[in-house]
Formats: sequence, C-alpha cells, structure tokens
Amino acid sequence: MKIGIVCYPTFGGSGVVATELGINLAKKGNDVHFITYERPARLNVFMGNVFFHEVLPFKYSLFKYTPYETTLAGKLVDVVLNEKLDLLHVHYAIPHAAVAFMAKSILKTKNVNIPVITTLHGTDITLVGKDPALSTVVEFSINNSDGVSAVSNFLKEATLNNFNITTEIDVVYNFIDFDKFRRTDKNHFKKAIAPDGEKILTHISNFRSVKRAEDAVYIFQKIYEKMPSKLLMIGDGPQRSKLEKVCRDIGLCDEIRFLGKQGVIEELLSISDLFLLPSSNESFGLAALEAMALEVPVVSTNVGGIPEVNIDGETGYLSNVGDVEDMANNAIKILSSPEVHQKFRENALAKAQEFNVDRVVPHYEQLYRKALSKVATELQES
Ligand code: GMT
Repeated sequence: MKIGIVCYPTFGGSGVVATELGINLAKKGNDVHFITYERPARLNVFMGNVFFHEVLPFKYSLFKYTPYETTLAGKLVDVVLNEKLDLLHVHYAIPHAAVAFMAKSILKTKNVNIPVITTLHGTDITLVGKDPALSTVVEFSINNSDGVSAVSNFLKEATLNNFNITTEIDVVYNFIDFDKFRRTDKNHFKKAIAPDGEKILTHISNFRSVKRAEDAVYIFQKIYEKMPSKLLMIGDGPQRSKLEKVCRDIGLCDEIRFLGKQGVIEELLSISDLFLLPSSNESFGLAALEAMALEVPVVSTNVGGIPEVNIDGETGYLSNVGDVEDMANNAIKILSSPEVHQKFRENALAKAQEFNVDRVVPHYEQLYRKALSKVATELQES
C-alpha cells in the first residue's frame, strides 16, 4: 500500500506515534510518505520505502500568517496524484483533518477518491478542539473522515460527549516497539548522574501547563527529604524557565538536571528508577508507556486515559491532580523497598507488553482496509 502520513513533526506524542507507525508500516513493505513542515523528530532511520515531503512556508507581504493549511492541502493533492497514494492518515485533528477534507474534495474533481483516516490524540478534542472557535470545523472533519481512531476509550467517550459524532470511532492505543525500547545496561551513565547510587526520578514532557511539570519538581522535593535522589527533567517548552526558577527557589539545582529535548530517551529511561506524570489531562500517556516498557514504574495522576495504561498498585500509583503529597508518598512506597520496586518493575513491563507494536499496528491496518472498502463501495454506487 502507498500511505501518506500527516502529523506534527515534533517530539510530542502524536508526532511520535505517527512516525513509529510509519516506520513499522514501511517494515511491513508499505511505501510511507510523511508530509509535514519538518522532518519528524523520530524519523532517524533510512529506509528505501520511506519518503519525506516538506511543506514549505509561503511568504507574501499581504499575509500576516503563513497560510499553512492551504500549502499543506496543495502538497497533499500533489503527493497523492504523483506518488499514487492509496490513502491519507492524518494525526491530530487540528488542522490536519480539515486540510485532508479539502485535499480529498479537490482530488474528487480529478476523479481520485482518496480515503482519509483521522487519528484523534488528545487536546485536539479535550482542550483546543472543543473551543467554539474550532469545534464546528473539528466536528465536521471528524464526521467526514473515512475512518476515525482515538488513542483510548477515554478519548473516544470525550469525543462522543463533546461533539455530535455521526461516524464510528475505533480505539487504537499508543504502542511500543520493543526492538527499540528495551532496557540496556547504561551503568557508566547512571554513575555520572547519580555517583552515590541515588534514586533517579524522571519526567518527560513538552513543559506545557497541561503537564503540570512543576508538580514533578515539588514531588521530587518531598522524596529528596526522605532519600538521596536525583530528578531528570527531559524535554523543553513554555514552562521551562519558570521550572528552573522553582528549582533555584527551593535550592535543589544540583539535584535536578534539565536535559532538554532528547532523541534517544530509551537510554535515559534505562537508568531511571521511577517516572513522574502529574498531568492535569492526558488522553493516553505515551511517555508513561515508554517508561513502563523500560521497566520503570509510574507515579501519575488518575485523569483521562492514564488508568488504561498505569494500573494503580501494580505498575505504579494514581493520585488526584495536584496531590503532590500523595504522589510523593507513593513514590517513596515504591522506592523504599528493593523487593517492592522490583515487583512494580516487572508489572510495568508486563503491562507495557500488552501495547506491543505487533498487536496494535494491525488495528490500524484493519482501519485502512475498512476505509478502502467504504470508498470502493461509494465509487460503485456513484
Ligand atoms: O494532545 C496533545 O496535547 C498533543 C499530543 C502530542 O502531540 O503530544 O499528545 C497526546 O497524544 C499522545 C499520543 O497519542 C498521547 O499519548 C498523550 O496522552 C496526548 N496528550 C494529552 O492528552 C495531553
């Protein structure tokens, strides 16, 4: 099959899922065309059947904003026609689902009926998408997709509750490629970060307010009072300088390391003892799943789709949003006993295996087949 993938090319979860999906579809022999404004951050392999089409900004003095939607639609039409794509899979509804609808409509005038699959990832529904400024467009473009998936049961329900949805939504979870995400011995690295055997706690996010990364710092402060420990803050984003100030204010700059955006997070997770995910909203929590795949238990909030991944009392613990005290106590409970820690590690890995790429990617392929036959039936009927 020849598949076009549209996504945000950043380290954010939707871009990661889209890129890993594309790589795995290519491994299965499909031609995969990424169409986006930058090479996706996780697209760091060379494969003969993976292609990247950059959507370049179009500048003109009249434009206050670059008309990205228009240039993306133009590029989609061009790539579908010239590369003879069989389907388009767009990740994150805004603006990708609406742009795909535009491209599909243009292509229909050229006698090409391309199936469009939309994958909903999170804030495209729960935060940004339900804003009245965008909601009618989001609803329309979901209803006019040929296949729709959501990354958790929670997100599917949230979509049905927030919008008037007339199309079927399949739940296709985030997944893990265990060829890549396997714990490796990085003891030399661990020694550099924690020379005296301190516990290593990790938080990974894009430091947007929904991630409540400052809670990770305050949770760490409480853990540090009880046991020698270090905190790795991985990623970057709008809250970073505020977070660095918090670390200075509480006098823990030497114990908290800001590592910025990292490409090979599996190595950093390989030296981690516990993962902190204090988000106020999370439709799935890919970062938690990646930690669990590397045998790192997760202390998180209990919102959104997180309980579908992190099982309370088994793979980690769940607390109410903002309950820093409870999250710190839970972390201490896990880290204080090597036996308890080991049990949580094993459970985390076992749960992560349920989201193995080999189990999840076939669900996407099934969605593709369904969309292709829907469009074929439409053609026969027209
Ligand atoms: O929805 C977002 O905030 C953006 C998106 C991203 O691109 O980072 O994250 C979402 O998609 C991930 C992959 O499906 C999920 O694992 C994250 O839970 C989800 N983030 C939120 O819901 C906040």
